[in-house]
Amino acid sequence: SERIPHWLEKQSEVNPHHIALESPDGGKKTFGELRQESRQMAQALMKSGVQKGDHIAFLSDNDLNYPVFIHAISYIGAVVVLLNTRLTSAEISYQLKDAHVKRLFISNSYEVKAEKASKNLNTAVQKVSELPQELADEYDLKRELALDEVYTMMYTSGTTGKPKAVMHTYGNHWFSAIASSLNLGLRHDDKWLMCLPLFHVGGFSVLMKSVIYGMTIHLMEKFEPSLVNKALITEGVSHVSVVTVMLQKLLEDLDGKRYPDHLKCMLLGGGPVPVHLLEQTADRNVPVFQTYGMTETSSQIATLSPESAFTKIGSAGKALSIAELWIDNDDEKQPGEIIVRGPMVSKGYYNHPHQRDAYLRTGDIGYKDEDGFLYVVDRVKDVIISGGENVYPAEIESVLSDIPGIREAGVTGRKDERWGEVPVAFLVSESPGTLEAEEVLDFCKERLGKYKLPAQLHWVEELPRNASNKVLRRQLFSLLDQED
Ligand code: S0N
Ligand code: AMP
Ligand code: MG
Ligand code: MG
Repeated sequence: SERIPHWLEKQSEVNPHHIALESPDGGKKTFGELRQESRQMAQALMKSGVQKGDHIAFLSDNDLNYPVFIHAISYIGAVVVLLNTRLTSAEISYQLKDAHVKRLFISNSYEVKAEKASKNLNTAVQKVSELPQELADEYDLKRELALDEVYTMMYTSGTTGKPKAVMHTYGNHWFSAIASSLNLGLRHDDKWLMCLPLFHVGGFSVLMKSVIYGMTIHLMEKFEPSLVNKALITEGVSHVSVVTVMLQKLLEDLDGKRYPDHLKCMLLGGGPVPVHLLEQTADRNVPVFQTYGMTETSSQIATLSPESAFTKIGSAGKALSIAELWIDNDDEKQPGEIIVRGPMVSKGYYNHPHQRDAYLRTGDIGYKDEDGFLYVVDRVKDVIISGGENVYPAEIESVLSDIPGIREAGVTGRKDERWGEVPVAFLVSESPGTLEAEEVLDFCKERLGKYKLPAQLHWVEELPRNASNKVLRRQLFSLLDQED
């Protein structure tokens, strides 16, 4: 397999004093320091038993140690499973088991969740803060990265609702970062503000861009609209990645103020974007670039270009230079499934061989306009996207159906002002009137992250099904019309 010099070695050779990371409280790390600390962390991890090829999970909020841990893993050649902090311990437990995770490393805040998740598993939990410090260089660290080697795994779900780990190689991340820069451009003084969680690929990909470009990241621990706006205005930020709900909150908070000219790109993705929001931002000269991508494509695969950000409002642009994108329709101007190919596309899911061919069928529906610009209009897959988090009906249905007294359950999305979409459950009871909504939700809370909890429960007599007995989720709401 093709090898490249370890990207952090390279960056600290070329740009040792350039700031790699800064935080709002004034914390800073140069590329030279990031290299030193990441190598130290790698020594500490190896001393505690981590070896090349091991599957290691990481559960942490965004902090300056997150990148250190991520790079330490690459110096060892281990594989890191990035865990979503919003999941319950039951959900995390499933992922630890499914990904054959040997060790779970956490930041201090997740001790209770991690202990619960790893109970009954052979996964040892350890706090990053308790790793040994100031070690000698006892173990050999990687000097090169093999582009074909798996580096990260992140969970998404298929149609069955069973979460699956998307595998990303070094090459996937490398080509993703390169392709992005060929579209957006690159300057030595670029600074990317990060307020997305680093455990999803939208956030993680910016860590990769930073080390591959030699670019500064302004890392926010959480999304707080007023603090993000303040940083965008006063910290010399050039880029920021957001999901729709974040952009809405930022604009509300911005009020009458303007963003300075050094803000060149607000990269907006992760779910549908209301056109009126884009019109509003264009009117105010806010440089929003809609992007289309997913965990399987290691982030962006199509993105608007600087030239068309204000002229092709509503479009997610064109496939990046080293990627291809088609509409599955003889006439690409008519809606069809979006199909993609490129070196940033994941080889597949861990433990699920044979699910990938040369092309990735995305499960999303789009069309191209007369100039070849992509518009994403719908999804074939039944996923609900709430505030940029994916919610899978089948996963919720399976939890609901486990509740004693519930015969069957159907879940679908409903439009929501704040989150874009939220899940709504339709339940058929064994004996109507015996089960309270509160009991249903209490049962779910143990098993599902908060953002997956049904926003409404409706008791119905039966669920709409097709000839092969599959629940027709898109017809669930018409049950309510019949009742009134
Ligand atoms: C929007 C976020 C920040 C909201 O979280 P926060 O701040 O904790 O919410 P609060 O305002 O404090 O409210 C708390 C209550 O709301 C519940 N809650 C939190 N999040 C959600 C949610 N998403 N849906 C529904 N409810 C939610 C809390 O549980 C709490 O409840 P109570 O009050 O009952 O305790 C947060 O949701 C967030 O960070 N969202 C974004 C996640 C994300 O990163 N999505 C992207 C995933 N996709 C990808 O990575 C692929 C696409 C991609 O790569 C990309 C994406 C965007 C931009 C660029 C790219 C790219 O291609 O580069
Ligand atoms: P994830 O699986 O979390 O990576 O989310 C990716 C999904 O978000 C895609 O498959 C789409 O369904 C949706 N998505 C991403 N970008 C856009 C966009 N620009 N417009 C509409 N939906 C999008
Ligand atoms: Mg908040
Ligand atoms: Mg998503």
